[in-house]
Amino acid sequence: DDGYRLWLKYDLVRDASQRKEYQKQAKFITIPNSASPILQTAGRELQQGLLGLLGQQVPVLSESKGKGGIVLAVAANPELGEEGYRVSTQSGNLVVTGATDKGALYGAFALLRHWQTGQPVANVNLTSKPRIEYRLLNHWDNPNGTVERGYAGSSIWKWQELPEVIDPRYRDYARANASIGINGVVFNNVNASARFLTAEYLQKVAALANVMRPYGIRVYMSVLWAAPKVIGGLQTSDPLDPQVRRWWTAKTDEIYKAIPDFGGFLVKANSEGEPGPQDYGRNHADGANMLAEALGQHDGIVMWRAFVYKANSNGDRFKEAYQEFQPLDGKFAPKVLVQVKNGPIDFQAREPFHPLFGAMPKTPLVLEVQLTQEYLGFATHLVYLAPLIKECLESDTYAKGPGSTVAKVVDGTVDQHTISGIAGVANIGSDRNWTGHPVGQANWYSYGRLAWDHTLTSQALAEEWTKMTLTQEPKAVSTITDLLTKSRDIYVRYTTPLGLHHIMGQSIHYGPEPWLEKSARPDWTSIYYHKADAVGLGFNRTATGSNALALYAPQVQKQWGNPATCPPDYLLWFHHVPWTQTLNTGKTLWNELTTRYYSGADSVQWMQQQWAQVQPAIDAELHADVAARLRIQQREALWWRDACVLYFQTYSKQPLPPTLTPPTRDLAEIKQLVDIYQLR
Ligand code: BDP
Repeated sequence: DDGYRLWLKYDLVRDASQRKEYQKQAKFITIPNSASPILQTAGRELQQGLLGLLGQQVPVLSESKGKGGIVLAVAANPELGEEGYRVSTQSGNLVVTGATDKGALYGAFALLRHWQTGQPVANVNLTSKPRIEYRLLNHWDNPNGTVERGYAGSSIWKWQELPEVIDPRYRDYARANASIGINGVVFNNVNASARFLTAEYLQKVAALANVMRPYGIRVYMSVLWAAPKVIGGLQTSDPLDPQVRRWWTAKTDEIYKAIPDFGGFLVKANSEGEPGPQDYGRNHADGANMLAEALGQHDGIVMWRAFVYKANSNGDRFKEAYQEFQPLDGKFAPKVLVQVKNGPIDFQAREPFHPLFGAMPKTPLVLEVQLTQEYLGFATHLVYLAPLIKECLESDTYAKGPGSTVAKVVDGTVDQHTISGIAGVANIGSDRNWTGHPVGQANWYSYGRLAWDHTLTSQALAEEWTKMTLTQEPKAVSTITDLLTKSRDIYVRYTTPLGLHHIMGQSIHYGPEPWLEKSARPDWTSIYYHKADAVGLGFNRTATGSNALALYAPQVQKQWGNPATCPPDYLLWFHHVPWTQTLNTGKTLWNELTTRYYSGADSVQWMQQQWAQVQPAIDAELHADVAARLRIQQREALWWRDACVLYFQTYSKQPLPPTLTPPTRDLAEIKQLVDIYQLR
């Protein structure tokens, strides 16, 4: 198994009696004569899935022939919203109803999932609708085929071959996304090339949009703020300049001519050297609103990213996005959503939720999470990300009292927004198995499912994915589910326990480099974040420090502001803690820190053992691939552990707790490892 089929395996149902039960209910598939392309997709997907699961070609009819079939139907139903579905048994047939054809498509995939995971036929009643409206994947792919922070090969979009050559992979990509409810994609990097807005590239993007459309997926585009200058021949990109405004309006009309259901724009502006409205003394709202105006009557949105931090700032990077964006709340046009990363710094293995959530009630906020494991071991470390995403979603902002979770801010219920969005930075590349690490597929999968319904649990999704992708053997399913759900916490332990953050290898963002003191900017070093000294460790963000804590609701401040009540997982995010201080875990900081590094590294061995146990239940090629990657992970967990323990020991000046065996190498040796890795 080379992993290409993802979770859409549809292998023959092994249990013969179960298969018979399904067969009895799959004598035909009905779709109405007038079926739209999306409804036809639903019929085709059902047919294809059932061919695999049941080993028989189920005929597609335009009218039901008695009982025992599957009926795809579109029927107005306000309860289901635009994309929801209901699957139930009615007069002997399984009826898959959507209020629209999109709903029916999602219903078809839900039914396939139901059978793929071995659920009973009788009394089926699956009803669901998405909690978030815009559910996007953001690719950080460049026109030359490279992928920013991509670890699964090169880009799957072959710009040079488009629009003529339509790689069959594009359709498989669309199928996979539709099966988990993703309804929008941005093909190009947020560090955008203006090229995508040229007539030449619009044809290429339009060709891809044609492949996505029958799967209910709309196409969006990252835009370079300076495009009017770079490709428009104008002298300026000032959002208040009438010529610039006219240029964007004309460009937007041109896009809609090529792609009538175009979804809108994603913008990274005045961030990490990208141009933006501030270059002309304007603010983010001026920029976003200008694009919203250009969208005019078209059905499109602007997703304006809040990932900003000024060059040469000498404050606390943690606070910068908040300081720039919070005052703009209420200033954005109705079609604008502000896209906020889950945490205040940058996709670290664990971050407290971004303080903008709950602080911009008048603005719909898109939650941006990263599926590509930029700071989480690339495609070599097994890290299942649903627990990270859930941790953010379930955090309470207290914006409108207890229970105002990030999830409810994002889905619009806290502030009664009518639009809502979520974005996952894709981990997909040209590797045959799409994500490099086979388990990376689980991150794509669970992201999509959570975007649809954020109340699903990490555990349930791990189990679902495992059954669809790896094995149905009950013992193996539970072993793998357990392994997956613990993996992120294990990664945190051997890399950045207790709230450490941003101590990884410079620019590459791989491996440990806590000693990094100099970089192009102070907030790209490690010492800026961990602040180790003779007294202790951690960033004081309380009132006696940067006071970033003040950006949160009083209830959050109260809990996190006191080291005794602050969850240990966030401790060093907010406190500079003396090495000898006893934590609420009962251990001193030094002992707790080192114990976590050791237990994290030990746990990778446990992961290897668990994985070895499931071997008989898993495809041999796939099993060997994961096992090999786990060997790298084991070696590198020790690398992280030794690097961090030895480095921080130069400050703590304390021996390891007696139960831990000191590293067999010294810091100089470890530092050399980093240099080799980074080819510096
Ligand atoms: C950082 C990445 C950088 C991205 C940036 C972003 O290191 O490559 O361009 O995020 O999100 O994590 O814009």
